[in-house]
Amino acid sequence: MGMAQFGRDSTPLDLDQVPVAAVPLSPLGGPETLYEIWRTDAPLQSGQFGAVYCRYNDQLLFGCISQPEQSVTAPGDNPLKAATTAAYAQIFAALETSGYRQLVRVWNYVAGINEPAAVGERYWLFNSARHESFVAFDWPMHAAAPAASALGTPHGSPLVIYFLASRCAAQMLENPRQVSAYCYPAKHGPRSPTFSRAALLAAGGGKLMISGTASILGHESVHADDINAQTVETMENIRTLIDTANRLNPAPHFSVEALIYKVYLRRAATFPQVASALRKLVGPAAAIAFLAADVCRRDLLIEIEAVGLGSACG
Ligand code: 3EB
Repeated sequence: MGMAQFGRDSTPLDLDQVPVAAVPLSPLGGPETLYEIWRTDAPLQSGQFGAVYCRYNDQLLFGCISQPEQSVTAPGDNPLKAATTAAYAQIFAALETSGYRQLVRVWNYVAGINEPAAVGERYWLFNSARHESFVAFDWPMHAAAPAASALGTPHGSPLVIYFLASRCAAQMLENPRQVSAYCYPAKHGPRSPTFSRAALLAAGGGKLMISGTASILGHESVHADDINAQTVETMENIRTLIDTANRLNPAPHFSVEALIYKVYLRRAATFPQVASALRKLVGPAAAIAFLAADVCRRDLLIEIEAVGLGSACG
């Protein structure tokens, strides 16, 4: 259906029919380029809506957009806010035109996410523009908000967003250990982030998409500067989401040992210790990819997202 290509200097693949999101982040502990490939057995069609490249079967749509910040700057506009507004406007237009009205999972890669802005950090500007886009297009921002990740890429990179959308509603999950992100208090920015903690999809035998998850309890970051404790806390949050999913939807059964993980580390040097600690927590079978990336709060050193596939294909 689509791909994300992770690498700092690798040439983006130019595939005729398959959308490829080029994300300028370095994989850790493996080859210089990492490919995340979304597959299906069902027949696919491709389409382009504005700058959004899409490929879809009868249930699911994969899409991506790369939006340079300078290209949409009007006088007085903030370039990141303008790029975010432009990207989400095109995403919503693509989904409204094509009829995939449930945004299930969104990956947001924001240049210099922790760099200072007039108020707070650039992540706050991104949050404001994302929030206002959802409002402007009348898309659900609370209980039906998509699962998401938001990570930092190097200064000057384009805003890269890729996503999965569905024709049918998905079930969105929250984590009882955490305040819903869309209800974070204003100390984390004037507009709350727009995402749910996980999405459960019935399509293809059941899929669990866990949002980027960090060492946050309630709405506060915990274990500042302690990568080991942040790793354990993050996995506790993921375990809680898996338990929630299994309670709501007993089949298929998801487990920590059988997920596919993507781990973002603020400090590349922490890779060896996190890799061995995480392997002990998830066991030998889980697939884990590591990337070096800034996480959206300065005190967070790690963010982990995960996917559970209920069946081998679909
Ligand atoms: C958090 O829980 C950590 O802004 O889309 C995780 C997943 C985080 C998604 C987003 C942010 C986002 O608040 C950060």
